[in-house]
Amino acid sequence: AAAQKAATPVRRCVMAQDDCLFCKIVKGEVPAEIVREGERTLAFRDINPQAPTHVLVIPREHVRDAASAAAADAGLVDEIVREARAVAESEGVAETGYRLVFNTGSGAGQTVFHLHAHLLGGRGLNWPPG
Ligand code: IU
Repeated sequence: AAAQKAATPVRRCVMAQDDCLFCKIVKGEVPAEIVREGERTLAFRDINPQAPTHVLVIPREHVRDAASAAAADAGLVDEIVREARAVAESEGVAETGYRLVFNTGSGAGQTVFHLHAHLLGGRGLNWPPG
């Protein structure tokens, strides 16, 4: 039994973290206005919207940030971008244009350490961002 346990791939152990707000949203323990559900992802409105459309697209599994996701599971990042596109379409911002942002690390403004893409649209967006 011990040998079997040792052979279990580490990535299978990626799971909800008790103190993670977005894991709690995935589990339904914290309310959120969900706009789309994917097999591996969830999209919900940001509580402090910075644009008429401001939706967060997150993986259901706990992944710290975009860098870890890209290193461990590039397919997951693809899925998030695809889901964001579907949300942009249902929100009516796909034609006018929208912005996807992955704040990665506290120096870049990341405050919740569960990977999320910000989908912003519905107004003119300046470049460079602040
Ligand atoms: P950041 O990239 O980690 O800074 O983004 C975190 C976002 O999560 C930020 O825009 C918050 O407004 C948003 N958020 C939320 O939607 N619901 C919450 O309960 C909390 C933060 I705390």
